[in-house]
Order: sequence, then structure tokens, then C-alpha cells
Amino acid sequence: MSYVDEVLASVKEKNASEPEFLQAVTEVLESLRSVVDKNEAKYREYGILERLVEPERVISFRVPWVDDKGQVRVNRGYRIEFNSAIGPYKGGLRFHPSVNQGILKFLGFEQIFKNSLTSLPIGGGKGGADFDPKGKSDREVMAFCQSFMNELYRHIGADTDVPAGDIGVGGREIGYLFGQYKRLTGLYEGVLTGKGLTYGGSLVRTQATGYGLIYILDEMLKHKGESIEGKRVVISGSGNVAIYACEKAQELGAKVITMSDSNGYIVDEAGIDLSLVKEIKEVRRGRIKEYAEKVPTAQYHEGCSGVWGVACDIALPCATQNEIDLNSAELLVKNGCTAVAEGANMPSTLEASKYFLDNKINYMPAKAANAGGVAVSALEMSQNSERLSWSFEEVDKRLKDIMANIYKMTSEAAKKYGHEGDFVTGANIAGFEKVAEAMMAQGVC
Ligand code: NDP
Ligand code: 2IT
Repeated sequence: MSYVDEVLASVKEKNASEPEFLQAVTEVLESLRSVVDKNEAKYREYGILERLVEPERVISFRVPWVDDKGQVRVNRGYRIEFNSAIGPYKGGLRFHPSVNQGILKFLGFEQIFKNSLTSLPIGGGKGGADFDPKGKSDREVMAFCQSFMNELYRHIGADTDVPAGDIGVGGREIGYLFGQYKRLTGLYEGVLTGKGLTYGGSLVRTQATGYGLIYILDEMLKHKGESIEGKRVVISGSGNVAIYACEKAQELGAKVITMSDSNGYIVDEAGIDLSLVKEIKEVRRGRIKEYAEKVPTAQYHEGCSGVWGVACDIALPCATQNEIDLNSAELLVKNGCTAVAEGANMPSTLEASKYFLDNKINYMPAKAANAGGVAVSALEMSQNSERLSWSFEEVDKRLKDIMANIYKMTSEAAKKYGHEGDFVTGANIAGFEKVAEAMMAQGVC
């Protein structure tokens, strides 16, 4: 049996109850075959794959807090410290009722390779809780965040593990978490990224994932002699990533016609009015349905998956994992979609992803496409360490250069191993090689 097959079989046996983690590991290991086969003896000797699929540390804890009625509530919190070969653990916190250990392990595993692709010194981690911030008062969210930090603070630090935002964790939550960390430790340090601009945050971090997604999409299209200008774009989600992907796409002349949330989606053939979306989602924390109540050219449809049936040139999934299944992928391609760039983490199922590759879609997978967020987080860490802050233009330029470099590394790795144009394989190989090298250099740890 090949080394990849051996490790895959063992991962499947040991993690049978974690389907998302198995999906992520399967995708990565399958696409590493060419590089692993070439270096099999060395990687086997060092146990590289066995170590790569096992988190260095899984922390799980009780999070008790009191709601506005005086009732004690309990959630389950986690931090998965997956791999520290190339830097301190780095990755977001997700607050969503669906959160469980398997989902956070998939996210932490993906983060190892994504962070490596940024070329910045950050290892892979992820965390969160099955807490739902939706419908909670600011005081309830604060109470939860403080309790969450009462346990988390002992595991993190500016040089050990640096969390940030993800689904359900934005500027408000990072503020409460930072305040509690500072109170517990007395340290004013870059322990979290995505902080507010008045207390150590970096310019462009809010926009970084969405902008980065469009920068790499633009790069991919340019290499095909195409451009984003004038293209019809379908976006799912209406959170942080979706909003700033829409903003940059519009700036480059694209026509964005959809956005969604977990209840449904809107189609606006006149082009999305982003200031209204921001007002609904960022200011009022409302639902996307309200957009159609205010805009005569827009329609609202219940359910999330229908958005992939809207004819477009470019699809940008920016909501959550497995939101595009084979059916949706077929529909997209049938209706003329020729490019997909993933803002969300693992938004395409294995079958959907294979369908995009088989049909020669310009397909940029999540770990390359959405790496702009964590890249600017690493730039926030740099600014915190030197106690300086850089201008918007400076950070934006670095982000653009990083995304262009990720495109270059990804396409070159794909080509080198005989998979030209397959950016899934390219991103996995380019991300993996550096981590494997660092692990071998550091001995058995
Ligand atoms: P937000 O919480 O800001 O927004 C999430 C959006 O996705 C909301 O519109 C939400 O709708 C929708 N959504 C969430 N879960 C589901 C679900 N189960 N089904 C349908 N829709 C859903 O999160 P982000 O924008 O930060 O994150 C979006 C994606 O991007 C995630 O996959 C995240 O991991 C990834 N990502 C985020 C980065 C960042 O910097 N923030 C960096 C890299 C990747 P609703 O309001 O109804 O819940
Ligand atoms: O998935 C991701 O890359 C994020 N949620 C951002 C992580 C970070 O540390 O900024």
C-alpha cells in the first residue's frame, strides 16, 4: 500500500465521527500523491504524514455564562493547536451552533497549508464554540466572550497561539476577548488579530479576505487573458468575506447580482447596492431578506442552495463549508460559469471540486483564495511587535503582492508535478513542502 493510502486508511479509522475533517484530509493527501511518492522514503522515516494529520493539541472546555434573564447557560469551547512547524498557531475562532470538534479540526488542518502559502511565519490552528451570537444582546455576547477567555487565556499568547475572527466572530467579539485577556494577564500584546483600529488593529484587516479573494481571482483571469470587468458575479453569504469581495469586485467593474444568508438569497439584476447590505448586516445585524423589501429591482428567495442556479460568469462562495454540492456545480457550469474562487473554507464538496477541475473551470480553492485574511493578520502581528502601524496603502500593497505570490507558487507547483492548471493540487503541494521541510529540520516533535 502506498504511504498516502496507509495514512488515509488510519485517519478514516480513527476519526470516523468527523466527516468534515476526513473530507479535508482526503482532499489534501490525495493531491499530495505525486510529491509524496517522489520522496516516500524520507517522509516515511520522519513520519511526516502521521504527524501532519494529528493535532499537536486539542483543548476543549466548558463555557458557562448568564443570559439577560439571569439564566445560566453552558456552551462548549475549543482550541485546536494543529501545527507549529513554521510559526505560532494562527487561525480564527468560529461561534456558530454547528461548531464541533470535527469541523474545527478540518478548519485547523486547512489553516496549516493556507498559512504556509502566505510565506509568513504562522502555524495552523482554529477554535470556537457552539454559541450562537444571533439574537443575543451585546451584554450577553460580552458575558460569553469573557467566560470563553477565562479558559482560553492560559493557552494563547503573542508568540504561542494567536486567534482571530471567523463565522460569528467579528470586531465586537474580538474587542471583548482582548479586554478580558488583558485583564487576566496584564499583557497588552498582539494576542488576537482583527482588533479595532484604536487598540492595535491593522488597517485593511476588515477588508482583507474579500479583497484578497478578488486580487487572486484577477490574477488567475489575467493569466488567461481575461478580466473581471463586466462579468456577472454570484456571491453567497453576506458577512465579512462576502461584503468585501463584493466591494472589490464592483470596484474592478464586475456586476454582482446576488448575496445570501442562512435563510435565503437575493437577486438584484441592477447590481447589488452594497451600502444598503452594509447597513442591514454590519450596522443592524439584520437579515438579507430586508434588502428585497427596500429595493424594487431585487427578489428574495427562501433557501441557500438556489443561489447557484442564478446564471453567472463567476461564482464566489463566501458563506460556509459544503455549500456547493455536485448538483450545484453542474448547474453553475451548465449556466455558463467559467470561474470559481472560494472565499469560504471548503465550500465545495469533493465531488463538486472534482467537477470544476474536470470541466476546466478557472478554479481557485479556498486555502489559496481566502488566505488574504490570515496574511493581513500576520501583518497585524508584525505591526504589534514593532509597536507601529502602517498606512492603508502600505498594507493593501503587501496584501496584493502576497496574493500574486500565492498564485505564482500555486501555479508553479501544479506545473512542476504535472498538474498544470490544477490549483487544488498546486496549493496543497506548495503549502505542504515548506511545512514538511520545517518539521524534518526540527526533529521528532
Ligand atoms: P460572517 O459570520 O461574517 O458571515 C457568514 C455568512 O455566511 C453569513 O451571511 C451567514 O449567514 C452565512 N452562513 C454561515 N453559516 C451558514 C450556513 N451553515 N449555511 C448558510 N449560510 C451560512 O463570517 P465570515 O464572512 O467571516 O466567514 C465566511 C466564510 O469565510 C467562512 O467559511 C469562514 O471560515 C471563511 N473565512 C473567513 C475569513 C475571515 O477573515 N473572516 C478568512 C478566511 C476564510 P447567517 O447570518 O444567516 O448565519
Ligand atoms: O479561515 C481563516 O483564515 C480565518 N478565519 C482568518 C484567520 C486569521 O487568523 O486571521
